[in-house]
Amino acid sequence: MKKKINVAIIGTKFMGKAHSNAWHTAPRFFDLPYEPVLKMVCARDTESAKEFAANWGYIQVESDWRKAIESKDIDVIAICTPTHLHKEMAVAAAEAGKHIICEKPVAMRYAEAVEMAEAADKAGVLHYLNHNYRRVPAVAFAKQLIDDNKIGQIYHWRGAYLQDWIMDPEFPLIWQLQKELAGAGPHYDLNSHSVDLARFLVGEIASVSAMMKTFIKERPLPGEGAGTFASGSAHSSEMGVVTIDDAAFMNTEFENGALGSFDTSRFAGGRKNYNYFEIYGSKGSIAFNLERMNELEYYNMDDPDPVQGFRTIPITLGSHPYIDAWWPPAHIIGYEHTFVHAIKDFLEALAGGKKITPNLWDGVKIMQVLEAATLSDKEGRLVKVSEIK
Ligand code: SOE
Repeated sequence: MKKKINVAIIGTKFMGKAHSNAWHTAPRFFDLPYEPVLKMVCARDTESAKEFAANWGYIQVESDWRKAIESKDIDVIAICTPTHLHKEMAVAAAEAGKHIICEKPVAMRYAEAVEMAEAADKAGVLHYLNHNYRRVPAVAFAKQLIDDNKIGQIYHWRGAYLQDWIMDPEFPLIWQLQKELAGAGPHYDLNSHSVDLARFLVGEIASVSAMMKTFIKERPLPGEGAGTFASGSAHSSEMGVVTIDDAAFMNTEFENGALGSFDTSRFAGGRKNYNYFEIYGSKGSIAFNLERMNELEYYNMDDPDPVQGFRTIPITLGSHPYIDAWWPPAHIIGYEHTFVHAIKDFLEALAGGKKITPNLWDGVKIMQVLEAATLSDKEGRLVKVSEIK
């Protein structure tokens, strides 16, 4: 019989669901070293938390997240809350000896991220930061191509993360549009993913020059049911000030000399979750678009002249990362699988006494770049990432 591992989740919205689904599905597709038990769900709204618990099979419901910290039974805490709560929860979890899964962006500030990572390391707990797109098989395969020197020396990262769900000026002022709760707009929410992928695939970023913009400066206060991607039913006629960016563009230089550009916006009409990048190197090129996540475009300079060009590889074969646990070739997989892959890797790391990436230290590096960009926008100059301390 496998050893049980007890999980508490804090938060029951979009990410609460995605994580719960992953904990359910991972042991059914992968042969894991532990048997996960969905032990406790914590959320302020106890009624909806009870429904959530009944639906996903959690045993215990608590309105106060500290119950998860205090409980001797809990082994892993998954933090799926707005960003401003991450630091306090992660530090408390670490001090109580719980392993940590934390949603992105890691924290409100670089200094907070450092505090979280140090607390986790001091306690000797495993920590994982959920930049889930590293575990799209096509992205993991792109990493293999780069590591196998199929792309050669990298010259360019050209990335974009575009959405359009707040373009309507009547879309309410939910937590993600408030600086004190979210830290920043798409600059944190989406650029954090792009910087994570760029660091994973290209390397560390040395300097950044950025421009940010808020297009809609006031919005109605949120009513019932308003949240990420959801405007809710009746929101109030009272207006509030938007305190985050609506779009944030960065140009960067990597430590290895490559140049990068990152565009993020929630005002890119028709782009629903357009997480896109191109990488150009001395031997080949790669292009990826999350909206077509089962494909990777690859250009190999060694192809003979008459057949040169980008080829679209369906990343659905058993030889591709993670795929052999799923379906036969071209029976494609989706967004939720990235969370399942993360749980698999998390539990294997735990059993093997290894680290998993990305973790809170990756969060530290990401926050340093994002904060450098914020400073660049404020001061209108190129900022070295090392200036952020
Ligand atoms: C909203 O912009 C959001 O849900 C992000 O918060 C996620 O991290 C991203 O994966 C999809 O879009």
